[in-house]
Amino acid sequence: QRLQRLLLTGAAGTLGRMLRPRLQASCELLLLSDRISCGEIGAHETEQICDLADRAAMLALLQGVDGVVHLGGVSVENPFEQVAASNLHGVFNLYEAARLSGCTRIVFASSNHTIGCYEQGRPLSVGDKPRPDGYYGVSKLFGENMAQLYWDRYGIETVSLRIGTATPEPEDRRALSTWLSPDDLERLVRAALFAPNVGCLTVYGVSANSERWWSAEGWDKIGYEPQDNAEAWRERVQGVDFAAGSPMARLQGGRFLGLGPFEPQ
Ligand code: NAI
Ligand code: 15L
Repeated sequence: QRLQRLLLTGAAGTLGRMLRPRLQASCELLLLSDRISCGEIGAHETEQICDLADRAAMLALLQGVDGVVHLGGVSVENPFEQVAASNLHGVFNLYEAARLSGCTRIVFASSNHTIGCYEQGRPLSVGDKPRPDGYYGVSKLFGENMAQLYWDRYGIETVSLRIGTATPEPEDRRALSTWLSPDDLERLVRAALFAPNVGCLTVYGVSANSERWWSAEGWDKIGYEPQDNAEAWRERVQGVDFAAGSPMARLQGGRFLGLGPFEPQ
């Protein structure tokens, strides 16, 4: 399956760089966008540097686009004003531009920090009450809700991926539960982009870790079948942890529980 013109926002970031070569086969032209340069542009790529908070630039960016993988935005806890510019106004601009340009499929990079205040080990399904661990987690819930609104009112389909920890390898004890391998990330994004009739769906984005906390709900709807398991790294990482009993060691959001509060700006 291939799209004509696939937009990858946040293309200069960690996951953007990971996914960029892996999305080439999914489209005729990969439109890379970020607020900074994405580096050298390949044969089937083009670039449009754009701030998500710039509404007119976002309208121009979405012209002729038939699918979006939306990774752009603030990706860690930060003062509210910074989170709001990229993740609230940015998401609004993206959905408005999609509506006006006729783009009907968005894959939205949500996050496990929507539920980061649950105790580690507590199994969670998508329907459990959100318990964000900061403004960043709140902003991702805003994105999930914007997706619902634009499906119900305007027929734009979104799969929101509550991504765990997407790194080349698991790096600490928490990641034995939260890791999403690069290959599973690719499987998940492609499944979310091409599955028919998804409407508005939220799923957890995690590998087939023996110790994962999050349900596989919705994976069958998009055909996501993770292949990797963090368990293979247990010996190396199980001792890498925060002080026992600290919120970072106790709650699902891990190190994010140690960030903030920030002074209003
Ligand atoms: P990153 O911080 O490396 O990349 C985000 C990119 O968005 C950056 O290149 C940045 O320049 C760009 N950006 C930020 N604000 C912008 C704005 N106003 N206009 C245009 N571009 C802007 O983050 P990473 O790790 O690549 O994550 C990608 C997405 O996945 C993010 O939305 C993040 O919240 C989400 N995510 C990532 C996880 C991970 O394990 N890496 C886990 C859960 C969610
Ligand atoms: C996220 O949402 C962050 O963007 C990423 O940097 C990781 O910290 C990840 O969650 C995580 O929880 O491990």
